[in-house]
Amino acid sequence: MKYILLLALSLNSYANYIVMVKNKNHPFLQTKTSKELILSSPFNTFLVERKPNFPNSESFIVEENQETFLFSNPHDEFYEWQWALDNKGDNEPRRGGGRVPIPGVVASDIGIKDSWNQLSFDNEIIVAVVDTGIDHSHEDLKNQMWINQKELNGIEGIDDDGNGFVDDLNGVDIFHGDSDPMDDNKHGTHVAGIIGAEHNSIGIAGVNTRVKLMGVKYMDKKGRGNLAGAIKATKYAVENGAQVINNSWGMLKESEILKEYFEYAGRESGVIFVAAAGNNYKNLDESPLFPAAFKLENQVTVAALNPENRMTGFSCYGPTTVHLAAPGRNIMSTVPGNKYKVLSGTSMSAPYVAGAISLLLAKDATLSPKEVKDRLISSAVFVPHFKGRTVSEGRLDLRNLLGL
Ligand SMILES: [Ca+2]
Ligand SMILES: [Ca+2]
Ligand SMILES: [Ca+2]
Ligand SMILES: [Ca+2]
Repeated sequence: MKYILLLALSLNSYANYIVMVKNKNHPFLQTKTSKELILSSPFNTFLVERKPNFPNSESFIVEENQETFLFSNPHDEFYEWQWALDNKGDNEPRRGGGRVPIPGVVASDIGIKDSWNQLSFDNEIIVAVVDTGIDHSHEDLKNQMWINQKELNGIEGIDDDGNGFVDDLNGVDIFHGDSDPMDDNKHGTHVAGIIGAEHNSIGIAGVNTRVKLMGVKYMDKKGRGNLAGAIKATKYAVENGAQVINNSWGMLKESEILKEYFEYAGRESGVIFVAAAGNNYKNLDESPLFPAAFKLENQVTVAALNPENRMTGFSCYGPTTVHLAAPGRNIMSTVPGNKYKVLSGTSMSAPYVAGAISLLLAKDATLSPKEVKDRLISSAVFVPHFKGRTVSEGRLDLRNLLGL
């Protein structure tokens, strides 16, 4: 008895196929391969290790065993206020507390509700936040940071990987010229939380809980920076392995140099850049901002969607320069000091797309930046208010993007 039980258990642990044999005379029943009966007559269904060498027919069916999962959602403290992840029509938080009374459109969100457990994480993707820094000690971000292994396992005070920065564990601070990207504003930390706050019952839920966030601070505590800083920050991110770079900032004049470097990073390292469209309600086709209007194959520009399934009143747009929309009004996310705040802007929209790209690459790291961009555009859900305003005329939809 003990022996049989053990056999059944051990078979079950590696049983890869399920076979139903309705014909009592089928030769499969005479084979000597070990089989565990799981449904008796008239189903006569067995678990077996290897695929039986008989053709499928009405009386003989072989199916591959498969994984099952729960249709669950994150249970983070403020998840109910994250209309971007689950638009209930009445869960848009107001900046000062409470809810916005304007009714939202139920389910006009990033389309991942109830499908979280179907995400695959075959690859852990590094997403760089080129911004005001990241509070890497934040309770909801501290386990999500990229870790420079050579510095972690190296010697304090020595630049172990020779990248020009001593002890750069989670990123760098280009603005102050040090190796600690601690955020003294709040913008970069807010962006980082949208991309990858941990699914852990506290705070909020990020788009990708298995991401590696790299903090690259190049703007000061007032959120001001310059082109040279942006170039240095981008170089650090590219050279240290970021596959996705979020740019929730802009500048007025085109930079041929930054544009060429973006292009090079795509060609040589497969890096994809996500840019916020801007917040002054301009058509970027006519009044461009950069990097939003670079028009590169490996760059995606994002406009802001509101819970009413419309373009927000502030969002920039552009039928050839802006690619798709993502939530950008009253977004709850992480800010320094273990706090959470509601902010609005296309700065908040871009990281939804950056997080989405990291999930797509986590599933299939072989996709080129162009393939990623094409999929983002073709999988977007049409939003009438964006007609003629962006390339896709739609909003980010993760289920479509990831084929769930
Ligand atoms: Ca270093
Ligand atoms: Ca070191
Ligand atoms: Ca610093
Ligand atoms: Ca959390």
